[in-house]
Amino acid sequence: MINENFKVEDRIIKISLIFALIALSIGGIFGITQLISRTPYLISIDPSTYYTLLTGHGVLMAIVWISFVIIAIAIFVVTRALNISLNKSLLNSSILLSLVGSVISLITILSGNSNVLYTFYPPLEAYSTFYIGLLILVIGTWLFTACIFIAYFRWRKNNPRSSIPIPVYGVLTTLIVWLEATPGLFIEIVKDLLPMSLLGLSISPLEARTYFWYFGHPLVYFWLIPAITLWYFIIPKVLNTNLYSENMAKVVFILFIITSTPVGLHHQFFDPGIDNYFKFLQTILTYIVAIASFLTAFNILATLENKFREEGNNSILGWLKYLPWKNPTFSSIMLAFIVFGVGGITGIINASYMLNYEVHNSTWIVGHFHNTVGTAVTLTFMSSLYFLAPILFRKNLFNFKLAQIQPYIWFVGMMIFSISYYIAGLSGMPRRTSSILNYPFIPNDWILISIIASFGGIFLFTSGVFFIYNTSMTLWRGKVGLINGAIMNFEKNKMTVLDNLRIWVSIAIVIIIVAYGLPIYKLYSMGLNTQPPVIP
Ligand code: HAS
Repeated sequence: MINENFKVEDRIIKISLIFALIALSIGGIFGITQLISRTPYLISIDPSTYYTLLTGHGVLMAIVWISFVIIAIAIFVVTRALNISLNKSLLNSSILLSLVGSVISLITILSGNSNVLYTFYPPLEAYSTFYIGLLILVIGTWLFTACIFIAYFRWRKNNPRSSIPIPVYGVLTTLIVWLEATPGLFIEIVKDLLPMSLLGLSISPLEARTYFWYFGHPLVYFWLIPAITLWYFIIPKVLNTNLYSENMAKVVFILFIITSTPVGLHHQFFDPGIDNYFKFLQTILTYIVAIASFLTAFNILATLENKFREEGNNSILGWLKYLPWKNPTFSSIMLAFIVFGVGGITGIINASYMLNYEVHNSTWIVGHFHNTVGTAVTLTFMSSLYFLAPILFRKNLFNFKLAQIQPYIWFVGMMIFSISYYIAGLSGMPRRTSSILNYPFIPNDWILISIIASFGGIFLFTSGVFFIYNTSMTLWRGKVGLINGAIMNFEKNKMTVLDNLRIWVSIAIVIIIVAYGLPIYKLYSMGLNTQPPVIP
């Protein structure tokens, strides 16, 4: 796996992973601090600091940690699976811009001038460098995407009839979804947020929120698709078998390309000024994108069971016991997969127009996204580091026993935390508020539930510390180990219509234009209702 041709690429992978680990560490400290401050009888921090920490936590975890692991995985997969190097100057400048942009935004948040949370809804106003940092980060990621696609097109030229290997298909899908999503963010920042922050102009919150959610929902699939890609890739490798159906996996990626973007209005069921039939259309598309996750569940479970049957076993559920639960790479992914079942089903509930009224802006939503991005994605990325660090850096895991228990501690912590927040959310406990438990007339249950949730948080924090300690020590002090050079060898199959990305991207563009063009046209034709900025 160590390949002299990929020296620069490997250095960038290392930088990205180290930056991601730093983000996870700081984000984790912010997370546990704000959770404890929401718990009665423990520490209490002033509201302004609470919102600074909450903004930092969201940006560090959901944007920095996830994006930089994705960058590392994308470089590794594309260089190794296609055996092709990347354009060095494009790669270096894309990473430099992404790092600089992230650091500028983070410093602005830590200065306490931009308590706007990771959704930065106007008229809440952040200091201009917060938005400028985001803009630089987005431009950096666009250059990165160009770098990967140039490599892919070079490979395609030399392999005109070959099918795309599954992990590469997953990386390309991730980046296509990113390209579909980010124009929304770009327009929101350049047209609304920067003029508001630099010139004090009034803006329309509805317009800005619509552009934000145009970006915000595909963003969640930008997080999820690499995790699913790793499930499809790592599980068969660990079990030494094949994925049950590669074609089904490609259909899943295609569904994500087509339906990830035109669904953002399900975050705006409560927003007046958007007609119900547009919300209804995007609800239907939301249920279609969920099919991709159900197909994934089927494909993964069939792969697990198939392996057991291949070896001549008949017992109906025996395959569950037979799986290598003590292998940390495998157990992290499987626990992530199981928690995704819970997060996914609560997502289906969120997407139901009527039920959304019950859960919107309550702690239920916090449970949902900690199960999805906070576990399905994060725990899978942790697994990928257990898997990749030894291959990429020729280092054995520093402490294998610690790696074995770490995912289970995360799982238990997340279940305690998220179930508490689901229950509290059903009785109306609001999210994103620092002081609700200090009010005199709140249900008594909220106090008890918050205390239970904080135990979950302590488990999560402990697991995070174990993970960061173990992976950092592996990179720094791990013993030189064996390399399995065959890990990225793929059979060369013939290309099919599923590999023709042009068709699927064209269909996606048409659906996006229909699902978003009409509500945006309506928005402008009604006239915008603007409001002055509010400094939090
Ligand atoms: Fe979501 C809000 C709907 C998936 C993240 N979502 C959020 C927010 C975030 C987020 C961060 O419709 C909050 C944003 C904010 O701050 O305001 N979400 C959905 C739906 C899905 C979904 C329908 N979300 C995700 C993923 C995320 C994510 C993935 C991150 C990675 N979400 C919503 C809605 C809202 C929302 C509304 C707005 C709510 C509001 O009012 O504000 C679907 O894609 C989910 C489909 C998935 C499934 C699961 C399939 C099952 C699998 C595993 C099976 C395992 C088994 C166990 C059977 C249907 C794959 C096997 C057992 C063994 C032992 C082997």
